[in-house]
This record gives sequence, structure tokens and C-alpha cells, in this order.
Amino acid sequence: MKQESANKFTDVTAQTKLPASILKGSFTAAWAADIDADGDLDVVLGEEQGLPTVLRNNGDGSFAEIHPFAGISGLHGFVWADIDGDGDPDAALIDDQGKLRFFANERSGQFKERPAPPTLPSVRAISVTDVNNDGVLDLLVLGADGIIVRVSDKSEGQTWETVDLVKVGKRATDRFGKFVCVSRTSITTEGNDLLLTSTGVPAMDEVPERANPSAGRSETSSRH
Ligand SMILES: [Ca+2]
Ligand SMILES: [Ca+2]
Ligand SMILES: [Ca+2]
Repeated sequence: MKQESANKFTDVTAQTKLPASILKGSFTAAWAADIDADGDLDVVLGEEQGLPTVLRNNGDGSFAEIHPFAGISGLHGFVWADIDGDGDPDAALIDDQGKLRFFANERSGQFKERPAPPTLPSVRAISVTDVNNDGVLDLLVLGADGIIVRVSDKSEGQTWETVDLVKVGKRATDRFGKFVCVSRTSITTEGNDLLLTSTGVPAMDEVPERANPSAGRSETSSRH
């Protein structure tokens, strides 16, 4: 949909020049990110299975189908952020097996997969924020075991650091979902608190401490 004015959008699907396989395809989500680093936003499509699809923005209203994330099937979660701190956004994805997959940005639309921490359980949702306040963004990974884990780059792309942050309850994590995190460094003086809001998962009524069940969200502190 192309925005014409503050409250008017026009359907411009026909001008995208995308093949029928895309236009009639079944996708679970879409994320906007400048995957090829050419200054315009491209579209990453969520899929149950199969090689993930990105619609590269040609800048003239048309898009081209590309597949920059080789070797994976399905896309159930997507984070676009500079996790390794080298100045370009990287891609973190959840595949159809519930595995976290990490692709370091090599620029010009090229990515190199880097193995995720082997200790992670099956993953249900991912988000990003600088939890430990060191100036480098961290991945927040909600596992099927109901624990949110901080996953941080260590030694400039060589290894990972993983730290359990909070348990949000197992019942909530039997399917893929989304959650977003907003850092709340200025709200309390006691550590670096997070505000978590969720859709689908997790069910915050199971957060064991400092929870606010009626608001459907929780807060927890992380001190490292
Ligand atoms: Ca682009
Ligand atoms: Ca990077
Ligand atoms: Ca950090």
C-alpha cells in the first residue's frame, strides 16, 4: 500500500512486478530492513518453511525476489540490529526448527552465517536491546523453557556470552510469538530495568517476581 496522504493509501501491488509465486504466496509476517544497504527499505518475509524470501526494493516501486539467508528453512522471528558492533546491522532469525540463526552483515547484501550459541534451547521469540548497557546491542532470546536469555557478542565476533535474565513461564512458549523490549534505564536507580511487551507469548501472568499481570507486561532487572 502506498501512502498518498496522512490517511489515504493506494494499492500498488500490481506495480511491484513481483511474480505470482510471491503475490499468491502464504507468508506469516513482514519486516522492513535495508538488507542490501543501498539506502532504501526492503521487505523480509516470514515463512513457515523454505528458504526465506527478501523483496529487494528497486527504488521505482518495483521489487526483486532475493534469498540472502542461505541454508535455512522457515523464518519465524527476525531481528535487524548491529549485534557484533562493527557498524552494520546483522540479521538474527528463528528457523522452522526453532533454532536461532545469526547472519553477520558483510555489506552489499552479503551475509555470512555464524553459529549461534550451542547451549540455547528451542527458541520461541527474539528481540533486541542493550540490556547490559555496554553500548553494544544484545539479542534477547525467549526459549521454549520459558527463560529469556541475553545473547551478546564477545571478542569481536569470535564467541558469544549467554546469560539467563528471567523466567517467564513455560506454558506461554509452546508456539512462536513476538516480544519487544524497551530499555528503562532512567526509570529506576536500581540496575537496568526492562519493559517487556508481548503478543502471543509470553504470558506474563507467570512471571515470578515484580510482575504486573493485569497490564500484560512485566519488568525485571538485569545487573551484570
Ligand atoms: Ca535496500
Ligand atoms: Ca554488524
Ligand atoms: Ca550490550
